[in-house]
Amino acid sequence: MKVLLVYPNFLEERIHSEEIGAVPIGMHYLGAMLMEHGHEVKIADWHAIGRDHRTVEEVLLSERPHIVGFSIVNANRWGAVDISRTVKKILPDSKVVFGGVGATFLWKDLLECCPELDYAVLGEGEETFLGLIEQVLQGGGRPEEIRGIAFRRGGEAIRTENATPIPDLDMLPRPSKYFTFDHLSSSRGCPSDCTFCGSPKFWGRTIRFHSPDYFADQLSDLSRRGRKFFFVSDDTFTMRRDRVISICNKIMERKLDITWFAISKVSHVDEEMLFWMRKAGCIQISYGVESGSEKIRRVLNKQITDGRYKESLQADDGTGHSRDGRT
Ligand code: B12
Ligand code: SF4
Repeated sequence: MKVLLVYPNFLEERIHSEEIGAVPIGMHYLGAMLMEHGHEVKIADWHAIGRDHRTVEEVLLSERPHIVGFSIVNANRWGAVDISRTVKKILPDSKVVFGGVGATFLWKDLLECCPELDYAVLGEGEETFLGLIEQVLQGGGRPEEIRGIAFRRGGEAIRTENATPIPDLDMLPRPSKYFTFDHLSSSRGCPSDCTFCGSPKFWGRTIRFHSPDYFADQLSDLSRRGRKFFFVSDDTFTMRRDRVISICNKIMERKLDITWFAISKVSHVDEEMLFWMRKAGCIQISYGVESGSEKIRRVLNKQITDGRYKESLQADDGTGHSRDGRT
């Protein structure tokens, strides 16, 4: 089937638009999964075109996708609702599917307020979306039989039970086989439970990892195509020490001439690991400090003391990483 994956525009303009400019990593994973199964996939970065409905209409008319899938965080959901109206006006037979964190947490509201929305995919998308397409939209099966989706039945918004997480992330087709991008992720899940964060609620508190080889293969593919700088967007890239050092060694063995940023936590770094990361091209690490006050951090369930921050940042002194205290 022909699938158009859309990253929709945000409601408000941002002061720092680079924060929202990156096409979500998941769209590349979904695209690769569908292409590996013989579907035709195009990715439309319609965040970049804002509210330019003429371009949207032109692309819909020329591509005529059977399915339009939107990647949604809360802040761009109205962009998706808006474009869905255009989709159904121009291609009334095509199916509209929302996925991503926004669709997962707001599926009921979205199904109630957006009659153009046919299905929401809840949580991890690759297998669920493929199942929805092949078993229901292509195969004529019942949506009730697909785990991890929401839809309308008799006018009421309902959902099926959660899908099982993909046990081995390396089973997923490598997105870099099909697409060129610079945001990568090598794990899913976070064992912590900070009050403000959607990640453990979305991915769960058990972490699943790609192997160092899978990750290094992606970097090799992309660097061969001229990409030299990467954002490694795992919640805590440094969660497993040996794995990080192995990734760094693979980058060096393959002589990849790249630099990269990573996200970490002061509770999960040490001097040796930081040394190898710097040697392998990591030039900035973002630490989730959130607040300078221990009391506020306790309220946020960020269980890290002032002393731990000082100790870890001292361990990083002299490695040459620049630091970004994330809030
Ligand atoms: C890395 C990251 C960033 C990076 C890169 C984002 C990017 N474009 O990929 C940067 C720093 C740029 C960023 C920016 C923002 N982020 Co951010 N980010 C993350 C983080 C840590 C990881 C995202 C990720 O790569 N996941 C891995 C990939 C594989 O997953 P995925 O893209 O979600 O896709 C999977 C599923 O969601 C689903 N899916 C996704 N899209 C679709 C579409 C369809 C059709 C289907 C069927 C399925 C589907 O299937 C995919 C494969 O399994 C998450 C927290 C987390 N761990 O999830 C927060 C998170 C997603 N971000 C968040 C926010 C708020 C933002 C910003 C809006 C912040 C801002 N400044 O305004 C912007 C939004 C920009 C954007 N383009 O997403 C929130 C979203 C909360 C919400 N409910 O809206 C999260 C959950 C963190 C939190 N605070 O709780 N972010
Ligand atoms: S450690 Fe980071 S990713 Fe994990 S729950 Fe806290 S803020 Fe979210």
